[in-house]
Amino acid sequence: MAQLSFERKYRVRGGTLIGGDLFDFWVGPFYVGFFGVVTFFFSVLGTVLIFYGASQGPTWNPWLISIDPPALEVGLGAAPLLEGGLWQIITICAIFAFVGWMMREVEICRKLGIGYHVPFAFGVAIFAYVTLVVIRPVLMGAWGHGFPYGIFSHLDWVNNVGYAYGNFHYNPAHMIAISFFWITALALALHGSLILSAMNPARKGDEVKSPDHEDTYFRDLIGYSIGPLGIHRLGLFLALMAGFWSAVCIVISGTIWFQEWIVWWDWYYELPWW
Ligand code: BCL
Ligand code: BCL
Ligand code: BPH
Repeated sequence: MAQLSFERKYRVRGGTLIGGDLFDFWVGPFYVGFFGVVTFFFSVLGTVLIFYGASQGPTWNPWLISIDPPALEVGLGAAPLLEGGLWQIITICAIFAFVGWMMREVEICRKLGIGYHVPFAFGVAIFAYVTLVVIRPVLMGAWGHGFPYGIFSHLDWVNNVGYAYGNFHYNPAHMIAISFFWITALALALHGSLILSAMNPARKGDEVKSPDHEDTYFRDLIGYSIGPLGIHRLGLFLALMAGFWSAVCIVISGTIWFQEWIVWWDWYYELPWW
């Protein structure tokens, strides 16, 4: 595919954070950079270790392969390779692979002279992952509190950890996170459909409509339009709040709240005016 003329103009050296000119090149469409090499190295190593773990385990069934964290007794120490050590090394590989990916996004932003919004947003997803496998296990005193790396086994983990606090739906931060996930989907459904409706007019031959049409649509419908820039700010905010409150809902379970989550609501009963 021919390179867009814009791409040819921006694909010049410079803007790297580390490594100077050394990895400042593209492979096909992909920018490499120092962090591209970091990501590639740790992704391959982590993936190979998962396959090595699978080869030592009971099954090659992809749904059932699982690399488990160490037993709770190991605490925050290092475990033998086949008793949780692999999980510990894979966790390190995963963090370096994800952070490397984020830093590669940063270098691409710097080359283009655009803001760092995308890597920042990915940082929130990484934060949620690190909360699950580092922050919460450290606060609780054992790597064994991390989730196992397996397609089905990680679902079992979510289920078991959920029921350890009774009905996890009563966790207020979980409620906020879930609500944000749904508002995010609502916002994207409205935004995607609105843009398409203006770009693909209902009558054949009509011209593509302007943002004024889009604003007027929502003023007619609900009395207010947040505007073409505002919707992207709102969408980003909603999605980041979903990730952030997810991290909060799990990190408070087992560190500052130990009972069933429904008990948390007792403060409501205890309000003086009932
Ligand atoms: Mg999970 C489901 C990956 C953390 C709860 N989860 C999934 C599957 C996929 C996955 C196997 C679809 C996800 C998806 O479409 O996301 N989960 C996954 C990863 C992490 C993770 C990689 C991680 O943090 C590194 N999951 C967690 C934590 C819980 C959790 C512990 C809260 C977030 N997850 C659940 C529940 C469900 C899943 C509940 C499901 O019902 C669903 C499922 O069907 O499970 C069987 C959106 C992202 C995209 C669409 C982008 C593409 C992502 C692809 C599909 C990821 C492939 C992962 C691959 C199999 C992992 C190995 C990597 C290789 C070794 C390189
Ligand atoms: Mg709950 C968590 C929704 C019922 C127990 N629950 C969550 C949150 C989310 C949610 C708010 C997970 C999103 C998240 O963290 O993303 N739960 C939810 C909903 C219901 C629900 C909507 C419902 O009933 C309708 N939950 C229940 C029931 C309990 C329960 C009641 C079980 C019985 N729930 C729990 C527990 C947890 C949640 C326990 C959590 O731990 C989890 C949470 O908050 O975790 C933080 C964040 C995203 C990530 C962690 C993914 C990070 C991805 C990384 C950075 C990149 C991966 C790259 C990949 C490997 C690349 C693959 C290769 C490429 C494709 C090539
Ligand atoms: O490039 C991207 O997107 C195209 C980045 C990305 C992002 C970004 C990116 O810029 C942003 C802004 C977000 N995700 C945002 C969010 C939301 C919140 C803010 C949140 C809901 C979310 N992402 C969630 C998720 C999930 C969920 C819910 O589970 C997944 C699976 C992803 N995001 C996945 C991804 C990737 C497609 C991509 C991305 N989000 C990041 C790609 C990347 O980091 O590549 C480098 C790493 C590898 C190629 C592989 C590493 C392999 C490891 C070393 C071994 C595997 C370890 C792993 C822990 C095993 C897990 C097993 C599972 C079965 C449990």
